[in-house]
Amino acid sequence: MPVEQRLRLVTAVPGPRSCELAARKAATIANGVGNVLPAYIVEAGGGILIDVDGNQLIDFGSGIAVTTVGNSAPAVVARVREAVERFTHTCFMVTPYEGYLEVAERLAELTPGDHPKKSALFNSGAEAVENAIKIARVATGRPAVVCFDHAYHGRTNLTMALTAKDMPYKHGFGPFASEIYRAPMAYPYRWPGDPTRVAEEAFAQFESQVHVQVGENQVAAVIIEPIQGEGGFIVPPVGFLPRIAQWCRDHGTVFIADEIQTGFCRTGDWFACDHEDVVPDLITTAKGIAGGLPLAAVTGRAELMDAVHIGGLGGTYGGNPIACAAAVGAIEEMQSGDLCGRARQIEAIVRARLQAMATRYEAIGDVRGRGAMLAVELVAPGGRQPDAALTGAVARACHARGVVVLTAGSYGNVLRFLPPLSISDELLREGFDVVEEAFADVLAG
Ligand code: PLZ
Repeated sequence: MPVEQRLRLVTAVPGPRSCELAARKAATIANGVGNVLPAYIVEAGGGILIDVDGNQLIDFGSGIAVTTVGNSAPAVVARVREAVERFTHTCFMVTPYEGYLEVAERLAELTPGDHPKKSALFNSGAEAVENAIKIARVATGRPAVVCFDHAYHGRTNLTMALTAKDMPYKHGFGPFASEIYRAPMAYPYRWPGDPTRVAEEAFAQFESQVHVQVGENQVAAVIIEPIQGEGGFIVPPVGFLPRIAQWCRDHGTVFIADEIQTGFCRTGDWFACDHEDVVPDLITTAKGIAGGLPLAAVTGRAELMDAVHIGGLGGTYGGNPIACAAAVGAIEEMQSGDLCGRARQIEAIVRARLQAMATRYEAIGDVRGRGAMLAVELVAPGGRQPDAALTGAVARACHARGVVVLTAGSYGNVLRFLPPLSISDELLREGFDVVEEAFADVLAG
């Protein structure tokens, strides 16, 4: 039964049944695992999440940029159903199956660049990032990895080392993996130098810092999110990514684009790198790739991917057959529904709304992002002091009104919007009416 595409609240959010489940959670789930909005979901589709109390919530989070094709998208469901009835698991490293190859073939076609490419499949984004670093180290014989301020690459030991933010991701979890170096990010809104020369100045600092602190010939890889996700939807100015990519070519360094959050139509292109025709040597993908099933990949230049000895890459579940079937279905949905085009239509609607709000509310210091990955950065009036308390209050006000929004940013002061691309214009507008009400209420109170 298709899910009715309308906001509908029948209880408080979270409602009484969700609160009962939250009490069970408190008794049985480790406190370290949090919930943004403890409304327990029973069904979802289009742009709606239905909770156990019967509330229909508008989804502006997509489970953190995962259900790009929508929840239970028809082609995903059909492929998964067909696959799950045939077999659930063999382990690709033991006795392989065709679905894994199909996903790798799609990735070779869709990712930037027309060079020969190969892939390896994994379960999570963090695992893909770990493996991209393993591959780069073997291929170059070098130890060092350069990452950026505000970066997020995961929660495993190596990826925590790459992630910039202490709380909550790294706090108390060290010691971290060694040979990780951090360079300044070209963050236009907070660049301390000349606002017209952010790309040039940030690149110059990167270049000098790597030279002085690391040594060019020690750098196996530079890893960057082409638009930073958890860091607050930071879009580097035009020219920054191409300069970093060129530096990598000049120094025999592997350029890794972490497109785990930006990939698969989210930004209005298949990949965010496409926007400036940047061709990474390796690209990590996950999230949107499989419509909600756990799947991740490293895709890249065949000669780099093949540098690793046989048996050096793998894992029990990597490229699970059900997840591969889901990915083939999700990619079908993206192609047949022109979801890159849909992301650009969503951008036009949402950006206009956010910009109009920014003229009314001084607290909205910046409106940024691309495609269906847009955000506002909230600051104290009269300056750029981050206002995390206000951001939390607006997010909570949205939640109470039935709209699921997420926060982000190193300073916790970014409200981000990641609607599924299956959302209708009508529901999108209804959701932003609620976001506007939430702002009006919180700022009036
Ligand atoms: N790289 C760019 O965005 C995951 C993390 C949510 P996993 N981002 C959401 C949280 O609080 O854990 C992410 C990402 C980028 C890597 C990852 C890691 O992907 O599938 O969560 O391991």
